[in-house]
Amino acid sequence: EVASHVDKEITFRCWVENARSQSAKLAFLNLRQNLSTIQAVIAASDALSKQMVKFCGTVPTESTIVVTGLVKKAPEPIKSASIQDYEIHIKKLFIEVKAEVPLPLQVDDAERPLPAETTAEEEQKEEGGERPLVSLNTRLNNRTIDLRAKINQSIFVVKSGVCAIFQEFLSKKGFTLVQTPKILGAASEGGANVFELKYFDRQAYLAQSPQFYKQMLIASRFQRVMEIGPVFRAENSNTARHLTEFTGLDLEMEFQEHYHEVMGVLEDLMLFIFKELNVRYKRETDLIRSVYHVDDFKLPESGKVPRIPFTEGIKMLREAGEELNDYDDLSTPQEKHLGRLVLEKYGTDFYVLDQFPLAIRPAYTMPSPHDPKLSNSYDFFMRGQEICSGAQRIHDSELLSKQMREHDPPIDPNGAGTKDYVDCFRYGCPPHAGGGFGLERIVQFWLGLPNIRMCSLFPRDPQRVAP
Ligand code: ATP
Ligand code: AMO
Repeated sequence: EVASHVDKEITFRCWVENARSQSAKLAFLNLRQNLSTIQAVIAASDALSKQMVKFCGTVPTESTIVVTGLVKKAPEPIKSASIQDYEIHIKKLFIEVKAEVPLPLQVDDAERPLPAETTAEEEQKEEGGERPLVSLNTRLNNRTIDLRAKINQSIFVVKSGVCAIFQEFLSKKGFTLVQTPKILGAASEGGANVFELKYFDRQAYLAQSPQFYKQMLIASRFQRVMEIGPVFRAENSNTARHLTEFTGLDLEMEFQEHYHEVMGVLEDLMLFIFKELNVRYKRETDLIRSVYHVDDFKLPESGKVPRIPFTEGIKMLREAGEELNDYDDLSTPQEKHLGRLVLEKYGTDFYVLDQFPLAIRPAYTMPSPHDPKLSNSYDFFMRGQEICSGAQRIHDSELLSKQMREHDPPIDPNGAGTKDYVDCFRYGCPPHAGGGFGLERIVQFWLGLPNIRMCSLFPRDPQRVAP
């Protein structure tokens, strides 16, 4: 943009990355707009006093200012992607908001990697480095400054991109974007992981997923729906991949013959997301991966995501020495182990496990017609980490009621928040299936970030509800 203003005077607002006085007559500033930085020079002359030069050389870092100056081509080409090849010769400078000194967090520190133990309060010394690395806690406590770092801005550009690509792909396939309620009369995923809410004189719950409502829309003759919305989970999991509030990328659709039609859509969607991220967000991805290295993810060469029956996954793990029974759930280390085995056998980091044991899935899951202990349900993985869950759903009220009562823990099909859901299938509903991706997990794994909190602007976890 500045290129078109060479040898002209411009006025613009920007952030001060740093200002330094070279001498009584000369000062330099680095000025920042969006993801790029431009260097500025101020030299005393007949028209510019030494006081003005001194004033400019001491503007505190992170202040927002308005400058007027002449655009010049930099005398030497600047070998940095984020610093422009131009400089500004300052004529006027007005401080809009002067940043207080000292800053609670240096933006430069937020550009550097997290210390190895991200939960430790104690801040560790970077090997061979001068300043200690700053913990994630300190950064999150000062999130508005932390987010100014180019690396953080890039994370949220990529996150925004995932949503755009998700929506673009599904819109073309005829999905309608919907917004379902987040204040519910019952827990949609069952279990204890639900936030209770005082709702006037009644009890309500924060949505653990849009599950009931996306299905009720299929019963409302919407053939294909998608939603990008908040999901709340009261899980007391202090891990690097659990949040108490995250973003669900959900879809639900009617199918003609077989739920594998829906798996096909999810598989193509997953590959489209990662292929497009490589193309559209390469600059941001490269910037982030220069700090947090992660090996490139291998997409399937055939263009087809391997569809592995759960029992086959168990067999592969057993042959590799894991002790597992046919209907056991996989632990997180076992999931990762399977990821390595799949890469060896199928040459890709992306795959889907199909036909999970019924007992470890939510109550609304359709049992398998071939084995009542299995179900028409699936999880999608990238390099052994789950990013999406889904299933064919029960569209028969009687079977759904029975499965809810028999679920562990049991769910009352006539409850305040469940009855309308169960009853909606009494008046006609096509067979349907769907799935939900965890947005922050996709971004975390893709960028190789050590903690999911880095992918939420203002993350919520069991310890944190502010800022
Ligand atoms: P989903 O909610 O779809 O099941 P998930 O991957 O988050 O997805 P969880 O059932 O929440 O699955 O957790 C699965 C794994 O997460 C557990 O096997 C366990 O290894 C790990 N985990 C969960 N909570 C904790 C915790 N508090 N501390 C350590 N590990 C945990
Ligand atoms: P599930 O409970 O597996 O499925 O959630 C869907 C996806 O959301 C992500 N995820 C999380 N991300 C961050 N923090 C958490 N605490 C967390 N828990 C889950 C995971 C997971 O794959 N209704 C079903 C979806 C469906 O069947 O359509 C559901 O909610 O990436």
